[in-house]
Order: sequence, then structure tokens, then C-alpha cells
Amino acid sequence: MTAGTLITVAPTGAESDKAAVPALPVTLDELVATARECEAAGAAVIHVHIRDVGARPTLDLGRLTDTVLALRAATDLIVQLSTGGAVTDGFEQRLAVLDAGPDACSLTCGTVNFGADVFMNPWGFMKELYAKTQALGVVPEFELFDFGHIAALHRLLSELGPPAGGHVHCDLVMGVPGGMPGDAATLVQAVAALPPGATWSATGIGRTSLPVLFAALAAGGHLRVGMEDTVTFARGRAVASNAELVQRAAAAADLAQRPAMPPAAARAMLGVPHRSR
Ligand code: KMH
Ligand code: ZN
Repeated sequence: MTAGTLITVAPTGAESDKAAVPALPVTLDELVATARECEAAGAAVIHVHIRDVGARPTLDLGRLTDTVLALRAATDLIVQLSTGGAVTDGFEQRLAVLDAGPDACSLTCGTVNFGADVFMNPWGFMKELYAKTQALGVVPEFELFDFGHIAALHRLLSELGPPAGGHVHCDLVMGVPGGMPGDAATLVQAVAALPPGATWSATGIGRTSLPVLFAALAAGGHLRVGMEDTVTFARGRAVASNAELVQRAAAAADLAQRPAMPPAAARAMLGVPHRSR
């Protein structure tokens, strides 16, 4: 079992509406302030979606590049850009995200029903995206929403070889309506099917957030939390900030005697090169 707990914060996502969720960080200043608070609370990785001037999700390359630079200047967090974007984003734009020069990126290993929508990740796109991460030295995190995605990950590794950095790290995204359920029994089965030597984190969407958090800690995994996945802190109480979700995750990790891992240790574990500010 790993000594510490890697905590990733996913502060914004592409789905929640700023008007309905005022605490959601959508401007660059809000995102940088959130990143600083979450680093102080125990996060080591930030999973980034950005918004345009109207707070709508965007994959604008100039804004993404500015975001990477600003987060690097303000924090030591590993900057992981989303290549998933919003369900409406096209494949070319999603591939171009890597040109913003992040440390890391998400890479979803298959198509999945996503509420009333479909999150498209056909095999050809996955392969092209993975090959581009290898060519550019961007460390991928494999996002697994369902069991078929784990099979596709095995296939990707066997056809294209190891990722940049040499280490396989996965994130189980559980409880999406259309994906695998967010409960302890499912988590244990999913972890058993991962490639040997892989590390993993888990996140539960909405009300599955806490069951998945505690199951992941019990099973020796790492944690992803944030307002991309959860906007309710407790029954009837909205999340006030991403930092309070990171604080709660760090407190649970302390109780499990696997305290939050600082960014330098996370870089060593994930194979992400060190950088100076
Ligand atoms: N917004 C979802 C459609 C990722 O960031 O890579 C996809 C998503 C996964 O959030
Ligand atoms: Zn995301």
C-alpha cells in the first residue's frame, strides 16, 4: 500500500452552470485562487477545465496556454488538462489541448452514456490521443468510467506501449448515470482488473462521493475530489469551495494514516518531471 494519498482536485468541470453554482471557479483569477487554497489544503494535482468570458466551457488554445502558465507561476501543483472537455467538443479540439503544454492530461478509455448525453471516445481517437501524449511527453491519467474502459486500457498499453513517464495511473470515475455505479463492491472489482503495477484514484459523482472516497482509502487508492464531481457537501448544504472538499479528503486520509502527498512526491510516483517556478 502506498505511504501517502495523492489528492487531485477537479475544481470546475464542464457541466455545472455558474449561475446555479456561484462558488464554481470560472475565471482565471478564480481558478488560480482556488488552486492556491487547494494546494495549501493538501492537493497535489489539479484537473483543469476552463470557461470563456461567458462562463461557458471552452477548449480555446490561447486560454488553455495562459491557464497552464498561470497555475505554474502560482503553485507547485501538477497541471493536468482535461482532454474530455464538454460532450459537445470535437476530436480535433480535444487533441489540440496537448499543445498548451501541460504536465499531464486526462485520457478517457471509451465511450460512455453520460446522463442524457454521450461522451464519445472511440478507439481511433483514444489511440491518436495516446500517441500524441507519448510524442510530447505529457503524462496521461487514464479515466475509467466503466469496465469496458479497463479492457480498452489493456489493449492500448499492449498495442502502443507504456505512457510518458513510464508509470500507469488510472482514475475510476464512478456513479455517472450510464457508467459503473459508485459503491465499494464495484470499486474492488474494478481495481482487481487494472494493469499490474498501476496506481489509481477514484471519484464518485454526486451522492456517491463519500462512499467512493472511503472505499478508495480502504482499498489503498488515491482520491479525486472537487466541484466538477460534487456540488453538494452534505444533505441540503451546497459546497462552499473546492478547498473544503480537499480539506475533508485530507482529513480522511490522515485518519487512514496515509496523509496527503505533496506535489514533489506525486511527481515521483506519477513520473511527471520536476519543474521550477
Ligand atoms: N466533461 C465530461 C464530458 C475529462 O475531463 O477527461 C468529460 C470529462 C472527462 O470531464
Ligand atoms: Zn474532467
